[in-house]
Amino acid sequence: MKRIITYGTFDMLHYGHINLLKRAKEMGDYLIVVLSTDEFNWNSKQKKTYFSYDKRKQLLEAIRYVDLVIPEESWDQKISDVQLYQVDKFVMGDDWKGQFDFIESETNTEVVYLNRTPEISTTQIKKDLNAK
Ligand code: C2G
Repeated sequence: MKRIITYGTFDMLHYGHINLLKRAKEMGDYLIVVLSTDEFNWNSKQKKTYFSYDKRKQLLEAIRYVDLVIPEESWDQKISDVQLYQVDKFVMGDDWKGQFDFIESETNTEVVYLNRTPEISTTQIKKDLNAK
């Protein structure tokens, strides 16, 4: 079974996220989403999410492409994650291009960066709503 892993906040879930998750799943048989906790978002990404971790997890678990959702609590857990879950491919949007190449050199996990869906982002949604 080919296992895929990806990481993110996935706040205010939108079709850009779905495009990423769909393409990631198409690369294998089992997709693990490592979801940033509220504390990690606030302390390490300076992100205040609209939805709590539990709500963001509930939304992700309802997506047909997603097989498992686990917490992201630190920038440093990726190597142990890919080893523990015997991951074949590490997939991220290309806004992260190059940032995780070390995973390929340190483990047997291929790193793939997929094109982001350009016109949509949680930040843009919030901006557009405020402008109304
Ligand atoms: N994404 C995308 N297209 C968009 C928006 C997001 O393809 N229009 C992708 C991002 O590239 C990322 C995933 O969807 O791969 C989740 O995006 P975010 O929730 O913004 O995740 P991020 O804050 O980048 O967190 O340790 C890694 C971090 O947890 C990644």
